[in-house]
Amino acid sequence: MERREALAFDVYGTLVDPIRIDTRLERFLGPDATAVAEAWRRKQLEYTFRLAAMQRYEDFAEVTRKALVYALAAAGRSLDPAQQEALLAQYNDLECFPDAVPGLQRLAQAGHTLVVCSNGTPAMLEALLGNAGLRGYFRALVSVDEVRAFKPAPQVYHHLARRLGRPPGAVRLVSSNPFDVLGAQAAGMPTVWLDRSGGLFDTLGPPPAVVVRALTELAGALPAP
Ligand code: LAC
Repeated sequence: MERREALAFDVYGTLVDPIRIDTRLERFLGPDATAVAEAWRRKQLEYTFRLAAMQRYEDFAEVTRKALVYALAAAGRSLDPAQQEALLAQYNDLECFPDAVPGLQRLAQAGHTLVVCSNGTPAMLEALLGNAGLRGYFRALVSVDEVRAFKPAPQVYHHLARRLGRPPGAVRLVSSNPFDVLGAQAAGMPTVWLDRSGGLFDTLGPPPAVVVRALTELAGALPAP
């Protein structure tokens, strides 16, 4: 018998692919596009970690904008304001991973409660998940903006549990980002690592008991009661 769970999904890198924005960047940057997309994402996350450590907050839209400016400068490139705006608009229309819709469908059919928990602002998440055709699967969109902190700060995961009206131990975080998996674990949550990296997990802690290679495996991989 399958246990019905409250599953909270990370968004960027888990449901949608932030690196695929390189197809849009290519128009402006040619062959530098993928390297700039990767540097953009790395810097964006670095800024969130640093803001969390400083206990300061600027929302994810602002962090994403500043990280783009850095990634362009680091590559010795610049884009005019209209081109930058076009890219930031595209950030709310990212490609979803091919296993996202069928995976979420199976989980919803099995009766699990699905929510998202993301660094994205509420406006970014509504737009992004709407454009990707994923919004309908989620009962709630939980944004770090509600506590003005970034993952993996513990208050993010405690807030997620509060929003669901459950103790942290009764909410399972599903993420492809090891820092997010370990952050949720540190806050007392069970987790799933969605391995989109070919097996490379952090060495800061062990991977969780449940590891899947695609979201379509998740409904069958959740532990029995
Ligand atoms: C998110 C980032 C971590 O969606 O990808 O929260």
